[in-house]
Amino acid sequence: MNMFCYQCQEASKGLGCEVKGVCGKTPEVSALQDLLIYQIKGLSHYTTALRALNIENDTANRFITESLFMTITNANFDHSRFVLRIREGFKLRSQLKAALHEKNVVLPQTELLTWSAITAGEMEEIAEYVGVLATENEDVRSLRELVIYGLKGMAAYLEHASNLGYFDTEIHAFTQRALVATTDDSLTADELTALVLETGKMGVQVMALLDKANTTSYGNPEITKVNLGVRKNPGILISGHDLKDMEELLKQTEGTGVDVYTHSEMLPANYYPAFKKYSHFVGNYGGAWWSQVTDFETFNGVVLFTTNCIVPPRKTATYVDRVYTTGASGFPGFKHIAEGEGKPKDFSGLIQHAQSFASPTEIETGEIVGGFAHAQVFALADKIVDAVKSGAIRKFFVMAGCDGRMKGRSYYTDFATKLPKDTVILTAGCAKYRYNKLPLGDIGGIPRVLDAGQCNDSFSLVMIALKLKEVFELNDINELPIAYNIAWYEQKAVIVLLALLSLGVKNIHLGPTLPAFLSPNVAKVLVDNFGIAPIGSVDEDMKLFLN
Ligand code: FSO
Ligand code: SF4
Repeated sequence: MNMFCYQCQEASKGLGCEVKGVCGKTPEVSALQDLLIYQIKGLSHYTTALRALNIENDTANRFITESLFMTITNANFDHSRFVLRIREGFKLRSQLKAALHEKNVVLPQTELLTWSAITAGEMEEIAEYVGVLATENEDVRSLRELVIYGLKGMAAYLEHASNLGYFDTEIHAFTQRALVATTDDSLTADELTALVLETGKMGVQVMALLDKANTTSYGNPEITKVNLGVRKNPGILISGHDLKDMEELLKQTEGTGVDVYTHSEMLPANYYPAFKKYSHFVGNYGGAWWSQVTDFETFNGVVLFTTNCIVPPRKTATYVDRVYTTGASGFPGFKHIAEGEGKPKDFSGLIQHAQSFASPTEIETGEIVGGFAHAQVFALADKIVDAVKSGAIRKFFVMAGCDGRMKGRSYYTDFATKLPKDTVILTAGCAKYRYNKLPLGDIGGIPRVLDAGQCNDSFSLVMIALKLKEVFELNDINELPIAYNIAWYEQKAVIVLLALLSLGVKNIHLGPTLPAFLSPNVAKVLVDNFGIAPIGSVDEDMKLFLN
């Protein structure tokens, strides 16, 4: 069976995965993901038509958002979940069609709106004709996919916000309008480029919404020393990005004798005041997402994935039967915790399971410092501004984004190590694991690595840049002494990048490689208009950035 996917940085040979995903995605799952995206494009035709009649369908909004999220790299490898979801999509389509019918509206019944398939085999057969390569013109394909990948990242953040009770219908409306636009053959490359930029603008809006949801629910992140060692109790290791799951897990583990540790992108949970009050919340265990293959072995206890990034366990892995997924994430062989349907999710089975294991094996000791989201940095603004004025801080380097397993990513460790001592790194996302445990020191008490949080907290970095622009009375954000050297891996990084572009940030360096989904012409538009460039060697880039 053939597949084609080029949505992440690990796309095979820098072109696309055609036999099996480098991430471990099978051709069968890839086909179902393609079909699910095709299905939500069709559903979006209906929801957009209903919206024109002032009818909002919350079930469809949620379905479309979750479906986008489920197809993000490394989020869900579970074939059966996709089959069930596509069947669910048919039911939803009938309901939406009936609702339109009631208003005497009938959409032209094209293939996109009429296809059906019941068995997995039938679904996979249809998928062959609807995937990425169904768009023949490589520039149109590139722009359409750029929009869709941005929407996937946006969906992830929207989902986290809505889990905390924060909604924004405008973001749903945009998502669905954009999905419809990717099926419109009459749109020109210029119109699609404008849609890409609009996607970035909505990216800012969704990150602002999630920031509000997180900080209103759990307080503003504050400077925190995060413990890296272990205690003697059995533990649960929580990974991914969903803070609502984090809260529920902490509540439900209280008094059970089970400790809670964060992994990878859940590390910033340690910075929130509302979570610090739990005495059984111990700290962070291990490194970035890809180190799970060894971290989960030595952790000994139960693991909970709330989102991507999942690495398929090696054949010799001993942890498979103690890993759980929830939300959009899934993996065949891992147990899945269902939604609470109006009530909190039930983690009791997982907690009981955790009680039967030994405590984690210590793999490191000490602590790391983080919690430099916008409110905390604003509280230090005077100190930072003085340091810039006196020359103690020469330049800031935004090194946000993702980590990954490619060897070339050692560039970021080398770059951070070689940065002169009068520079400060602003980071967010799992990219930080390339340098957050290095002894980089501080400048007059300001750590040289300021970690704002998860990838979505890149929003904080934008707020910090805007604040500095205001303080220094500059006209343009690009006049600030800030350089952008960003690492990407999956589609959340795509929306962060588009958001930065929509705010007018120029000359972003992107690595370790440029996206395979940028056709030469689309890449040229980004280079010409925004000065986007690939990374070079550490020494060359250092010279370039510092001059
Ligand atoms: Fe990383 Fe994975 Fe947060 Fe991504 S853990 S790579 S950009 O999911 O979302 O930073
Ligand atoms: Fe390949 Fe990335 Fe797609 Fe996985 S998500 S199949 S690694 S391009």
